[in-house]
Amino acid sequence: MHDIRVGTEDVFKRQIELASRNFALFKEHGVRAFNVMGAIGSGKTLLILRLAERLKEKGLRVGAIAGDVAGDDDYQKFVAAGLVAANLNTGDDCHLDAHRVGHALESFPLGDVDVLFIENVGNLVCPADFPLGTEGDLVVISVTEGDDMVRKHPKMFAQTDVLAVNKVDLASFVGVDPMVLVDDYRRLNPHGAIALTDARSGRGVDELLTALGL
Ligand SMILES: Nc1nc2c(ncn2[C@@H]2O[C@H](COP(=O)(O)OP(=O)(O)OP(=O)(O)O)[C@@H](O)[C@H]2O)c(=O)[nH]1
Ligand SMILES: [Zn+2]
Ligand SMILES: [Zn+2]
Repeated sequence: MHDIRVGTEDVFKRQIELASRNFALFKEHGVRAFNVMGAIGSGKTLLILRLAERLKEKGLRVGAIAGDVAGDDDYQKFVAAGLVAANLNTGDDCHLDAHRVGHALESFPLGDVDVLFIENVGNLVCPADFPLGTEGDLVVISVTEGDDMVRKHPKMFAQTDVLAVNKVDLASFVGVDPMVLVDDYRRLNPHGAIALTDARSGRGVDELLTALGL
């Protein structure tokens, strides 16, 4: 959990400035960037890989930045799938921030990608406080986390553009009705778009692409 006790307002103000800088950089290179957030193991990486398959079929070049506390597991998956990829370890931080992402972008070949997915650290709390400068936010939850996940994290869901309710193939096994999550999200965020996905089979991925405006 992050704990910024001194000058919190200044820290957030600085982060917003840095996010604007990242936003300008994406625009300059014509890159459509998305901040992919969600709980640990909700399916962020697999969904990015599925989205990338579809985007490649459309002739678009896809990049991904793997944000994790440690290791390069997700990064290796992106590389194996042929994505332009970078690994971003946060050490002991539970979220990415615009500052870290800005540094990662210094060496990232933005000219080689049309769409960039930035996979945030698995966490439904802290990432909500740190804009990265992306044009869109996607939050991925899985039915296996329970049907109260949206109600428990109102800040994250109220401000996110697109919700993917993932692992719908497992809904009946865990006794969760995906529509409960959908209804909670609609109440919190009437303007948000929603896709029900099964990233393993690829079901719902086209709807998610549409929801992201891709
Ligand atoms: N049955 C099923 N399994 C899924 C689905 N999506 C992802 N998985 C599996 O769930 C596990 C976690 O998926 P990831 O894509 O690694 O999840 P993540 O959100 O990137 O995880 P972290 O980066 O560790 O937070 C993997 O074993 C996936 O194969 C789905 O829709 N249905
Ligand atoms: Zn944090
Ligand atoms: Zn992942």
